[in-house]
Amino acid sequence: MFLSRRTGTRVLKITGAASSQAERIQLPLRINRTVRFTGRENLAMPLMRGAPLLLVACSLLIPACGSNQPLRVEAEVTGGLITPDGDGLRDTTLLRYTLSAPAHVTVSVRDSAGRHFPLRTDEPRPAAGTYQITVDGTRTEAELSGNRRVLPDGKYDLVVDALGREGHRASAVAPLTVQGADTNPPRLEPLTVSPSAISPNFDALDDVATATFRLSKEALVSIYAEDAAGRRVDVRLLDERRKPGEYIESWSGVINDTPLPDGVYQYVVSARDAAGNVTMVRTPVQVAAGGIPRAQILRVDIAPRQILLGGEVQIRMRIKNVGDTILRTQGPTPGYRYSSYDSFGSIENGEHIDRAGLWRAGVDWAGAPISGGARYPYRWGFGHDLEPDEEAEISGVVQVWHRITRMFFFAGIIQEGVRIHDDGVGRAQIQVSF
Ligand SMILES: [Ca+2]
Ligand SMILES: [Ca+2]
Repeated sequence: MFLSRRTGTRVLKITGAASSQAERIQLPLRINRTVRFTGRENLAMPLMRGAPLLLVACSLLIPACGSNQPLRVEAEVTGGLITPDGDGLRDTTLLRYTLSAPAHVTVSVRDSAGRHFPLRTDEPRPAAGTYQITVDGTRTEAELSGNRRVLPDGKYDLVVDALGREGHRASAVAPLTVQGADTNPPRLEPLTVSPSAISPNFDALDDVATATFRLSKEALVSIYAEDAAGRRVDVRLLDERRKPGEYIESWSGVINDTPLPDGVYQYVVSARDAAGNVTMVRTPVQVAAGGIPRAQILRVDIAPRQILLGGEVQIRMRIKNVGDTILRTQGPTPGYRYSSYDSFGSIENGEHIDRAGLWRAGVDWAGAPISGGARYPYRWGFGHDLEPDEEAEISGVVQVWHRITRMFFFAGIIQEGVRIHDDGVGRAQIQVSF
């Protein structure tokens, strides 16, 4: 297929690649750069070999504006029978319509009861020419619901209504028959998101919401979050094929390490089956108190530098909350005295094991001046939670029983289970005599 998008009148050559003896047609088309090219509608298409073209066209001139340029529209559908069941055979067809002049176009399916289901609504077509729509036999279920449903078996009309620049109206109709439709849509029930409000500030309190749902049939599943303006701000999943079953997802409201602005978001799950049924469910999630925690070590003093075995190394640190969220802390309190063979998890019957998201000051040592693999066995809380811009003075003691003549002590700030800040600062060499 050869297609030029340059503006102007072109000759379009279309070759049906699937046929053993290629069919070729030539259509004079006027292609304008502003014509919308989408995955579903464009200016040209390959013809199905042997498929009869059903053509029903008419035009209606309303001489309201006294123009002498009547608007004409013709419509034709390839075949005219679809079996929308997702088996790849006659699941879709092509509606092709030709405008004699620029117009706004509304395309809809009309059922035998006269109900219209829009496929396109008042869309500008700024140039005369031939356009096509792939018709998959689905319709929107309800305005704004996002659901699409395959039309049940029956006879329909595809209706093209065009409104020209001078107020001329014209329409054309092409018949469509639906057979063997799969009208069993995928179901997503129930979608629960808990908690319904999260605070993405990395303090391990309501930082993450958990969503669960049950998918009733195989479908392509998309999951995303929408902001209040309906923009997709966080696409978690896009058209992933999933089997029927129970699913659990998590959402933190954090993109590239940055929390989304506070507000109410919609957590959306959609499922599209092979036939084209689409089911979409959405649940509001409030994002509040989002922020990025940061702490900085302003100063570290580690002394004395020479001790006897069993002697004490004193540590003093000044820490500042330089982020925009509160830093919650845990024990042990500043001043706690560790034996060098202790660690925060072993002291006081495990009372001070690490609790995810909380903050502590830590000290580690190595027998050589490297910090790789630091574990920070000696950790002290800040004494109290630190507000933004608040500083804390933290002291601690390590009684050295390791028989190592040279030890390199260093400090860091640990957000338990998340990350270490200022890793390996304040390095001090301690000489131990024994
Ligand atoms: Ca089929
Ligand atoms: Ca939180």
